[in-house]
Formats: sequence, structure tokens, C-alpha cells
Amino acid sequence: MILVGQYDSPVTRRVAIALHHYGIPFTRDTRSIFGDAAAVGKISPLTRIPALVLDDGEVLIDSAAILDHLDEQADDAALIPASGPARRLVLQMTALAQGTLEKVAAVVYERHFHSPEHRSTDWLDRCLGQARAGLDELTRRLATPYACGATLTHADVMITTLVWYMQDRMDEVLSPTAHASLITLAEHCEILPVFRATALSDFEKMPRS
Ligand SMILES: N[C@@H](CCC(=O)N[C@@H](CS)C(=O)NCC(=O)O)C(=O)O
Repeated sequence: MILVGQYDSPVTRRVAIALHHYGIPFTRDTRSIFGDAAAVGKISPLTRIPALVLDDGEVLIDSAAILDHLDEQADDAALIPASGPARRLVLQMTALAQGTLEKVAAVVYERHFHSPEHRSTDWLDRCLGQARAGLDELTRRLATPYACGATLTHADVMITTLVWYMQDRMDEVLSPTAHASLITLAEHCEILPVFRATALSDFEKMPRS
């Protein structure tokens, strides 16, 4: 199978980390959604990443929908419990982290695509406030040693790739004190082999504005 997307995309990275964790072999298509938009659009209908091209040619899009398929393959080894409150907890923590990422990405895109005089400060303030609220709530709900308790789950992966993205791109609402527990969790996860396997190559970066 082929994972389409560069690793500066936290949601692409989270799929890659799950693939490594499950021991599922894959190759990569690292063409850029910006520099190679037409080529990526031929594979991924919304010109978004990640997309996963299965061995029979079927194309899956959206990290959550892709992980749903990979979790089925992984069965008992899945990074999420099969059912019940424990599953809901992982889904909700993951959704909080993914929703926070969406607000952070909205800020990054607004600043990238609009010159300062054309940016909406109302929109930026709203997104920054939502991102801060997401981080605050994640911090409040965070368990130890992992986000949802004793074992690594999709929530840890999403939080870690979110923290990495914010530290790299837009860290103004990520507080070293208020959100220290999220940063510590991310540091702990980043040294695990399955996370290290998804280190970025130099070319895998959205151009800076
Ligand atoms: N909900 C989607 C979000 C996908 C997404 O927004 N990907 C970004 C990269 S992190 C993207 O492709 N952005 C380009 C665009 O939306 O035009 C998922 O989890 O896969």
C-alpha cells in the first residue's frame, strides 16, 4: 500500500505511526499538496492528505477513516479499545486533539494565503481562542502515563503530532507551563521507535509565507 502525504501533516504522520505500530508494510508518495496539487488531486479527490492507496487500488481518505480500516487489520493490537467507554474516551481525546489541529491549521493557512492587510483578525482570534481552549481541555483530561491511561492509543499519537506541528509552525497558544503535561507526553512519545520512524525529510515542509 502507498501512503500519500508529507510528514509535516500531523494527520498523515499519525497514519504512518499506526502503520509502523501495526507492522504493516507501506511505501510513500511524498508529492506536495501545494507544489504537486494536480498530481495529488488525481489520487485524493479533495487534494488533501493523507490518502492510502490499498494494494488493489482502492483509495481511502481522511485519517480517521483510514485508521478505522487499519484498526480492523490490527484486531487486538489496535491503538483503540474495541468498544464501550474506553473506546469513547480514546475517540473523544483524539477528536479534541484533531479539532485543535484544525483550528491551528486554519491560522497557519490564513497567514500563509493572505497578506497581513487581507487577514481577518476576527477569524484569527476566534481560531486561536478555540485552539487554546482545545489545549486547555486536553490538559485537564490527560491521564498518565499515556493520554487515556496505561497504554498508547490514537489519542497519544494525535496529541504528539499536534504538539510537534505547533512547535514547528505556530506555538503562540502552546504554553510551556499551562500545557506542560502535553509537551512532556509528546517528548516521551517522540522517542519511541514508531514515532522516530516518521521523522521528516528536509523537503517535507509546507513553504513558509
Ligand atoms: N480530517 C482530515 C483532514 C485532512 C487535512 O486537512 N489535511 C491537510 C494537511 S494536514 C491538507 O491536506 N490540507 C490541504 C488542503 O486542505 O487544501 C484528516 O484527518 O485526514
